[in-house]
Amino acid sequence: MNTKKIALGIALTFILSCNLIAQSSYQPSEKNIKNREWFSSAKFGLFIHWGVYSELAGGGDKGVGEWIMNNKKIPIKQYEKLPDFFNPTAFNPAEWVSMVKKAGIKYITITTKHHDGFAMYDSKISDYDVVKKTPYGKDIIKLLKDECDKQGIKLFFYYSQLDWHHPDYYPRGKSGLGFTGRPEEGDWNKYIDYMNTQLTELLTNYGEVGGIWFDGMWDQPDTNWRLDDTYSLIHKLQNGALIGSNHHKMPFAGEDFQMFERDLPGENTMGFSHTGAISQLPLEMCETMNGSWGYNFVDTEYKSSATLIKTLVKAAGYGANLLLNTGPMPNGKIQPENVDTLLKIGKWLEKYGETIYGSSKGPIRPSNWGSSTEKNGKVYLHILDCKEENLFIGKLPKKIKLAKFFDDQSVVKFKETEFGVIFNIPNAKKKPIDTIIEIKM
Ligand code: H79
Repeated sequence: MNTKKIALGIALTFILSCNLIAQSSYQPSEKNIKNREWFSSAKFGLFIHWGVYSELAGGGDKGVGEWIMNNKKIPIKQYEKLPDFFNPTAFNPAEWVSMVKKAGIKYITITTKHHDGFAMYDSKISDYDVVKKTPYGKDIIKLLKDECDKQGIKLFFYYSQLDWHHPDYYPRGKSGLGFTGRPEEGDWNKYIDYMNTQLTELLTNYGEVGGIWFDGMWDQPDTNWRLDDTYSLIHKLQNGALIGSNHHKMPFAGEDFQMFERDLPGENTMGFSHTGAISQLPLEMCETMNGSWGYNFVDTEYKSSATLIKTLVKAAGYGANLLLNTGPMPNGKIQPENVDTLLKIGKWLEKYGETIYGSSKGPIRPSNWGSSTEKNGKVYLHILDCKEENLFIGKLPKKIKLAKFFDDQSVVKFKETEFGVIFNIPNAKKKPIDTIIEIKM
């Protein structure tokens, strides 16, 4: 090798390694930081899981929606027939977004491609998409994005890194095994390039998006996902876009928010959260309204609006957003039961949203009795569960000047002790969902 070639080699290695460490030394742009602040103040988002799997509606098994291809071991060749029947003629994005606004929801995160690999938008690098393969033939993501822009709702894109359809998703991980009919070979780097091209499409053809919500890395946590390539690409294309990933671990360099799947920050009742801790980044927890993400017509175990409001309030007590899921039906309508619940939450927020939107976590950690939020120098105690008329909470950082019931602004009696504060909450003052005490210190 001559010296010129060696020099070129060194230069190339340098450029490549710079690229690799790009997001390791990631400095969010000013715009990104502003968007993080907006995100943290938004508190309530709608998660939408929609794909051709909605046609199968869970196949009669509760808890199954978007996982039906894997759970029922449907080969690609058969699954590929589903798009032929996808014709959601009742899909009305204006109706969706108006409902979202009425429900007090500030942003939407929608599946652009789930684990089944089917793109719900017009992808140029793949034929496996809603425009080319369905009788509907329209770009769902474009229709929704245009409406969101019109009505001032931010749109985030869910994107599954895991793919049960693409031949180059190889080596395989923990799911999509043994039934798809793919040859047991493939070029992993080609798959990552494909994914990055799809992300480029999503970040160039739809205007400004809220961010990218990744999922599926848990399928093979030890594989080289070339995250630095993907994350620096996203931040290069849209430096305000927020990146989050549902890998169930502490955030990696280049990510802009931390998420928790079906659990409050720091809890692990589902067995997914191996996050270890709560980071300093903006936080978001996602939750289902029944037990399924994608549409399931036998899963009628809908959580009540009261339960979901309590979840929202507790999440806010951690400073976290609630991203609440709905799985639209194959005709394009949102399940009426979900609409009903969301509008009830919206009604509650009309009255009490002041204590939630724009708040940060309060001085008292969420506990069995409830949680606390803080905003503009006021602390709000949200009492979600209190059988007694006297409630003891931990120590507040300062002395209380005045405590009032948020509802009627009447004075709350309290006693500060060396161990904490006792509040007197007469049963007559209690509200069925959340009794809020407003404190000035
Ligand atoms: O999109 C929704 C789900 O389809 C997706 N994330 C939400 C937002 C999701 N599915 N499963 N998970 C997330 C959690 C992962 C479960 C796992 Fe496993 C349990 C991974 C490893 C053990 C199931 C069993 C899959 C592989 C083995």
